[in-house]
Amino acid sequence: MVLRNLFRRKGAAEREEKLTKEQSVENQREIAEKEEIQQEEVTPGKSGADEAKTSDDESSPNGGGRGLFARLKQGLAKTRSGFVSRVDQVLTRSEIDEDILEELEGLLVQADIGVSTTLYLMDELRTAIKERGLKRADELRPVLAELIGEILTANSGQLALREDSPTVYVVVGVNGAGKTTTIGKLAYRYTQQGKKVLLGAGDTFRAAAIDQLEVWANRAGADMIRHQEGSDPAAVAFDTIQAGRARGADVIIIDTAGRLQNKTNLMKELSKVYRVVERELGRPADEVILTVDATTGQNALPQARVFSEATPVSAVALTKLDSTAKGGIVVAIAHELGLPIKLIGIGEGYNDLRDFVAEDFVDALFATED
Ligand SMILES: Nc1nc2c(ncn2[C@@H]2O[C@H](COP(=O)(O)OP(=O)(O)OP(=O)(O)O)[C@@H](O)[C@H]2O)c(=O)[nH]1
Ligand SMILES: [Mg+2]
Repeated sequence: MVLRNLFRRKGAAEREEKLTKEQSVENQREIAEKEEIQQEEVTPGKSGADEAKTSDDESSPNGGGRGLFARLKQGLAKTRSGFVSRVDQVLTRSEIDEDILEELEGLLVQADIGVSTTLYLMDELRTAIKERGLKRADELRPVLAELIGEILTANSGQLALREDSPTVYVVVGVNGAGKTTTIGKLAYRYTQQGKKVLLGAGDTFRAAAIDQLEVWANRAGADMIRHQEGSDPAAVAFDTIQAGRARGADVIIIDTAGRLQNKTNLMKELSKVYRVVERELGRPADEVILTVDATTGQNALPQARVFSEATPVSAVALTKLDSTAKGGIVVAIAHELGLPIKLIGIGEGYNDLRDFVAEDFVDALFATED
């Protein structure tokens, strides 16, 4: 290995083109996989709550402690074996050379970290190699973890919770992203804390969606406002805010549709729901939570942009991290969207929703001990 080669940078455009090609092959494979999964799905909107498991005995969703950390690690098992283990295999080779860096670059793209974030990380790694005089490949592992940690820390946060009730969340996202499930988990979290929770069944597009939310509400011990299928979701939002005030709710969470006849109608409807919430409250909602399915891969990024145009998205809930080996999407979303990730879903059970704590996440992902 000639050291001179180590810092030789390929033309940025050439690298980007190569990675983008790899990414698009990867995307096509992903779409094919996703279509297969969708064909296997039973009834649309079938409730995960039907068999909602308390897969974690501890009632506090983010209380810390070994049990919860182990559960987080377990939730990230696919990404740990699909991405981190592969990185480790590459980095066990003795010396840092151009081949190793290229392989690492490829693994980052395959893990859904995305082309532009991968290029950023590789540039930072090369700088660190130079500045810190790194020679051995295994020295790259902690640097990679550190760089990912920096991105995540800068783009994470906690859900706003008001002292003066009610706290109001509006939850948006494409169909199947996990909105209703996330609302159910949040409702459970807050009722466990002794808070009065009111849900608004704002996905009036399908009767099944209203029933699904009701199952979660009942199990969590939360109240719910529902109208008939096909009714105006903005009217549901209006009634939910009014009822929440009248009943002294601490937390109000409004579900919305992820699918309508077409995207333009959906975005118009979401804007209207949000406007009504804001008007009734006389202030912005405390959070507009965009729910993103981690298994959607790079499509998550354009989706997020469209929803952000329709509503003032203030938080991302990234669901189904347990179902993907490409948890690198967390890094892409954090780096490219400019929206803080505040929640992650690592399973279908009540306790499988976590506050997104960047440091814990990186520790769980890169932990070496079992
Ligand atoms: N494994 C796993 N499954 C999840 C997670 N979050 C949601 N799901 C599942 O994803 C499926 C879709 O979730 P929903 O909550 O119905 O999604 P939605 O966004 O409300 O969908 P629409 O109402 O159709 O717009 C359900 O089967 C959930 O159980 C998660 O973190 N992990
Ligand atoms: Mg739903």
